[in-house]
Amino acid sequence: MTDSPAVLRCGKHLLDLSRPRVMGILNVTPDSFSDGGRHNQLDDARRHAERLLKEGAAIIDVGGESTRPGAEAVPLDQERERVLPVVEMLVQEFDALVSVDTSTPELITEVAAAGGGLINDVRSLVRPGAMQAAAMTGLPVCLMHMLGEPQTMQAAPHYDRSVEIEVADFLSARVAECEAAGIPRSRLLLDPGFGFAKTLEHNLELLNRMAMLNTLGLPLLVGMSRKSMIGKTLGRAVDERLPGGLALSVMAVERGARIVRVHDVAPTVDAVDMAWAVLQERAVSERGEHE
Ligand code: 7PM
Repeated sequence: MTDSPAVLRCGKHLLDLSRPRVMGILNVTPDSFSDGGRHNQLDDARRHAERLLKEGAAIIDVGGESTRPGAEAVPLDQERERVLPVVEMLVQEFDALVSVDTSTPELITEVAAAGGGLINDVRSLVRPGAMQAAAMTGLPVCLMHMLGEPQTMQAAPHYDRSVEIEVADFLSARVAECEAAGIPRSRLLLDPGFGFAKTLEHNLELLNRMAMLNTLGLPLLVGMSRKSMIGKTLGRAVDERLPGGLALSVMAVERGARIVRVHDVAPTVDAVDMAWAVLQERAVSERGEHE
């Protein structure tokens, strides 16, 4: 189905993508309900990460909520203060493969120095200096499709041709830019960006047609966990979206996704592993029939 590399070097970690992997979301944004104390935050992150890893996450994705639709930009000092101590803790205490949700060149550099293994930029390295910074780290980068900025992207998402064609064109142009800047294809992952500048119909169509992104020849990462495409379809609140999310993860894996970014790791590992067992049998029997 994909001819993308099976093993990705992520700093000192090797990530085997010959089968689908689960990326666990660790949010480090202080919310208004906690007292926000720095020790409490690091302690919360440690407990949460321990659970994600025990449940089978291959990667921990550390991010503020600066990327949420409608969110305000977070100043660099604040982003750094939230993210770096958590990355250091995850690397030192758990030897975890850590990805960081950031678009900021300074933080990209610092995350790599702190032992991070993957850059997850929802802005696809478009910020001035971000691509050069990422190239220097030698780390893999996930390029995600979005139009505009999180603050404004949901205003009136519109695609002249189909959403999947525009997403594929955008991502292949970003891949070309990366290669020109010294980031080889072997270091790139692609993400269609579910929920980013997309209506419910766009998201459903994009999932249906996602397999066409495999023609770009790079591993696909998807994030649909708890998103509004589930809420709108099922009429479920954020904390009631797990069954819908499992259905979406399975459908994404069937279409070639190799990393599924989720909040609920244990149930997703089972869903994805079950789907993978079925897909493997398909691959085996198709090989047999053609011989
Ligand atoms: C509120 C709404 C908070 C949405 C957070 C979000 C993706 C990502 C995010 C994704 C990649 C979330 C999003 N989504 N990175 N970061 N792919 N690569 O649901 O789909 O976590 S933020």
